[in-house]
Amino acid sequence: MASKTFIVMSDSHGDREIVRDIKERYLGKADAIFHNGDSELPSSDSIWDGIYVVAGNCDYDSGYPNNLVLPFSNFTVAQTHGHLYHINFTWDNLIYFAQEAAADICLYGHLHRPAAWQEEGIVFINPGSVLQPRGEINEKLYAKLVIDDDTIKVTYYTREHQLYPALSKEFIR
Ligand SMILES: [Mn+2]
Repeated sequence: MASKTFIVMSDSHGDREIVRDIKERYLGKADAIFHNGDSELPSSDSIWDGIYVVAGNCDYDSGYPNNLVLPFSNFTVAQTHGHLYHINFTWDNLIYFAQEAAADICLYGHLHRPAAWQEEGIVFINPGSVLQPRGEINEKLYAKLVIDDDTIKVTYYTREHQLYPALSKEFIR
């Protein structure tokens, strides 16, 4: 198959402008755009046209789904914020969620820390936060995924759309 490019952001916490900026840059160019929750925007906001978005623990608007399971041509994406699976304490529940969804890729947020890792044949990706980074990587980031038949390449970008090369990773599917 032709490779697919996904843009993934999370935890924008009221900063509508960065969501708009990323959407404007990639809509129609990337194959899909994701927001993993805690936007704190209304679910009815037209900004979500063309973005897959889920509910975070700071989204009190009941119009957002908790999870999305999205089949693409030959892989499946599971998307959730993470708080419902208590990812502050254990990865087990998030891994079970992704396994039950028969996902190849699991997108999450909540921790405000960029992370890309593989477990049980599933690649888990936290794009970090575009507004409030936590942990040792003090950078506001989003992620780009390039998925082909054999590999999933993950790179991170700053709000200024500059590559943050230290976090680049490649996984074998
Ligand atoms: Mn958050």
